[in-house]
Amino acid sequence: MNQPTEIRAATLTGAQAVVEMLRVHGVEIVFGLCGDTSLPLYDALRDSTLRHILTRDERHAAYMADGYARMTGRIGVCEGPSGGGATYILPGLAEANESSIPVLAINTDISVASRGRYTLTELDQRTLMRPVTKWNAVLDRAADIPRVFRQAFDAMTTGRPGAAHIALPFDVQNAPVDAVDVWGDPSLGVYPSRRGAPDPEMVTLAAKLLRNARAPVFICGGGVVIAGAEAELAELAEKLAAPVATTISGKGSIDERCAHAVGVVGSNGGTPETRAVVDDADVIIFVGCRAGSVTTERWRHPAPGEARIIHIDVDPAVPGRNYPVDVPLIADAKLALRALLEELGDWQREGDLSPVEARKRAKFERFEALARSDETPIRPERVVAELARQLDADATLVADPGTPCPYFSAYYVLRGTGRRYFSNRAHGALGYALAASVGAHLARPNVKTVAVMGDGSFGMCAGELETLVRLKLPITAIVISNATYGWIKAGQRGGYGQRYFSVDFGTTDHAAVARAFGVRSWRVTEPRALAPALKEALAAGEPTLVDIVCQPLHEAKAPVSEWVA
Ligand SMILES: Cc1ncc(C[n+]2csc(CCOP(=O)(O)OP(=O)(O)O)c2C)c(N)n1
Repeated sequence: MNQPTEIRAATLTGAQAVVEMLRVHGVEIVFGLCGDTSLPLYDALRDSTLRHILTRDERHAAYMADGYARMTGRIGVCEGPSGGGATYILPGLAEANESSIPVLAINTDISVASRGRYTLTELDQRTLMRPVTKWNAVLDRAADIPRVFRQAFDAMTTGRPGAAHIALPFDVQNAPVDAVDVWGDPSLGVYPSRRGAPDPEMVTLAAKLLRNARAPVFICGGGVVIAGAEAELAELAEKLAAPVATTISGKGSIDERCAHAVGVVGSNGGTPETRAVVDDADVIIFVGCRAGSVTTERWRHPAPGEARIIHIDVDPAVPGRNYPVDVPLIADAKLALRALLEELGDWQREGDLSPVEARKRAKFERFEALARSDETPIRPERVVAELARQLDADATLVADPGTPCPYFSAYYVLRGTGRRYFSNRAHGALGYALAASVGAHLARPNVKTVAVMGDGSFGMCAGELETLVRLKLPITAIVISNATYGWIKAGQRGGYGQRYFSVDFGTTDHAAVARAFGVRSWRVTEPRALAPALKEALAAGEPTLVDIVCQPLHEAKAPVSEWVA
């Protein structure tokens, strides 16, 4: 283009404008995988201060962005090319969106000028991404880039946080954008960016209900950690002398060593003891929790109509969806809990937490007896106990579905609050933890990060071991090895009279596979070899993997209520 110098300086390419829009919103890392339609974007990234983490699968780019967002409180950003790049990035968006985690995915696309001509990789990204995002757009012209990115950041961080997707055509990346338009509000790069306070009348009603409660019990979801409401929760629990149970995503709402903490409730990670605390309640206070099927054991605990319900959630659609609600508090969890504290003033409830203590003791005595077992194959309880013993309190642990999720949710006691443990609980797709641990590590590089997965999950994420090696990430991967899709086999055992069908696969030496990628690894078959192998692996300061041959889930005493029953 033959323009005077001053006009050229005032113009960016679309790709440069995209990079600048990320930067002004505080983005520092982009996870992604290259493609033909992404060449202009990569050229702009090359010249920028943004760090690009090249992944081996777009699914994992999105999971990394998700893990990064969970640990930083900032937006996670991922990118991929058109066609397959979009279909592969989608699972990570679906998980993040349903888990209220702000992940922005950018897929480049064929040129606007090539639409409708059987162009290679042409795909209706708008329709594809709509159901799995809070907000999405397909760019048709470069001039819209600044506005569209501002809208994306606003959508991801206000109200209930969620995922956003932008399709960025090839020719749009090359077209000019006026530099004057390229601005953004950095406060929209963190979440929650705009907190909403509760209706004071509802706060008064809730406080009245709490003053008259015989046995109030909190059930906290991921919303408490997202809102950073842990201190307010602890203070209110103290004032109410109330037990605090959590969902799996709500782990981190409360220090699990404290007298108020019940642990995880629900069908996955809950136990008869934690369920009993919920069943005793006459008032349940759901906080940042959707009261979904897992938390409530399919809406049986609490039983509808048994307890009065106060439901605090940022999303007005949540309270009342599954339970008749006495007081809905539509607000940010931190502001709602603080408003309740102010309304209750100096009042203090007299309450006895010793029944909670007794139940926790019973739960952990049973667990510890199994954890001490020298049986082979190694019991999952032993793996949890050994990791809990060896990891520092501030370590990050990411758990995949299968054996890891219920066991670590139930028995890995968090020493402290905030995000230290997470699992992909919206969709529970296998193969999440390894990639999410990469994002988590980059978010918090000074603490130990561990990914725990089943061998089914290993099969879906192993390629990313190369990324760990290339980037020299001191992450430890733990594989619970049982040569079966154990969770499903356990379902066939419990519900179908042991009519096992198409759930077993072959034995793999995962340590040998990892070694071939350049990962230092151990294969552990004997209980006594577990502690020394973990010790070396956790201390190594490089990527490590411990492949543990474990008791299969269908034979284990897993904290999964359907099977216990
Ligand atoms: C992508 C995906 N496909 C299928 C499932 C259904 N599923 C849930 S748990 C499970 C078995 C998990 O097997 P593995 O990772 O080996 O762990 P294990 O249960 O044996 O401990 C399966 C197949 C899923 N969660 N995600």
